[in-house]
Amino acid sequence: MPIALITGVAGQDGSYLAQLLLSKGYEVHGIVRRSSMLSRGRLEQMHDGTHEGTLQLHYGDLDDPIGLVRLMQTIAPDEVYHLAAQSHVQVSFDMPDYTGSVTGLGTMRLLEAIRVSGVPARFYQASSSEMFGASPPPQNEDTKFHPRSPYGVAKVYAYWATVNYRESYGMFASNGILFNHESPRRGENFVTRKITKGVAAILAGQQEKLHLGNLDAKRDWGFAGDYVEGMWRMLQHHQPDDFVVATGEAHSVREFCELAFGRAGLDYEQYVVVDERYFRPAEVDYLLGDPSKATRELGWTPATTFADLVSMMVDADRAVLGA
Ligand code: NAP
Ligand code: G4F
Repeated sequence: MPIALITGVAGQDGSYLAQLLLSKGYEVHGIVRRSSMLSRGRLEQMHDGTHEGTLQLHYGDLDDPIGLVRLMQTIAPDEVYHLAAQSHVQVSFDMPDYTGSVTGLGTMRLLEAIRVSGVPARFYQASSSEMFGASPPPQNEDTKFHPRSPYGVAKVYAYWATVNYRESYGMFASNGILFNHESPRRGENFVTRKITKGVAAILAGQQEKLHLGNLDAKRDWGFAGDYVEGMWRMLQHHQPDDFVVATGEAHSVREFCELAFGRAGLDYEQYVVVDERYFRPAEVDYLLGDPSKATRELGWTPATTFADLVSMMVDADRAVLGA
């Protein structure tokens, strides 16, 4: 039975990836923080006895390098999926130093823990389309990085740390450059979930308006459940490499609002209020990924359409509130 270690297992992607690996019969280990209590709800459905593999949680933190070495020695994983990060772009403007430490240096600490422990693990780095920032679309593996936030800057550092450990030590280390991906498990302060939760709260009579920032930004939004399959395929590939994972289709925040409110029979223009508080010091205007390398070399394609994703998220939030 292969052994996998997932950092950030309690996050959106971590929960979908753990589910995928368990269904493949993996022994799955996940790192959680003591403060991960709230997000652990995402993992509950994995203890229902229907999965083949096993899931074990360990306390750890990317700010604790010795602890990472100890975990690596104890678990001796075949595959490490590094998903943990301070992953919110706007928060990174408020906490640039912290974001650099966790999201940037944290990746270096984990790579170093693998190297010094001597475990021959394959390594996946959760790189981001946010690294492309101001580079015009469409973006692919050859597009120049031009990050527009402390988060993007930290992810560029982590991307190059991964390439560097591959080149310096012959480590099987790959970057998945994933464009935005969403789901009903998405954190509530990312724009898609904020909108779908807002629609449900308005229907339930708990909220009258939804305050948002820039409605004109465009994103290439896919479904997280499809994207974790791409991560797994990268570590089964015959060689380490870097891959863009995206749908190849972009939509504005405004279009997301139109569809989400429309799904509930509402007109977004009557509820959405543009609020300066949610504008960023520098914006990423237009992300549109070209996933042709992942399709060609990994056989990966997205299965969920944009409209289905929006409906899935609105319906899930309505079900929670009974609205
Ligand atoms: P997420 O829901 O925010 O999950 C991130 C996880 O990292 C959380 O479980 C969090 O733990 C953990 N974490 C944060 N700081 C940590 C620390 N110091 N030590 C240990 N764990 C820590 O993010 P996601 O959407 O699943 O994304 C997964 C990864 O992909 C992230 O690295 C993100 O930057 C990257 N990414 C995401 C997207 C996207 O659209 N979702 C696109 C490209 C790249 P707690 O539960 O304790 O807070
Ligand atoms: O949902 P967002 O916060 O996601 P963003 O900034 O694109 O970052 C996400 O995707 C990255 C991949 O490109 C990941 F690496 C990262 O970890 C994260 O998962 O914002 C999307 C867009 C932005 O242009 C933002 O300005 O929506 C705009 N927006 C408008 N109103 C808002 C809001 N964003 C948030 N979070 N909240 C608003 O009220």
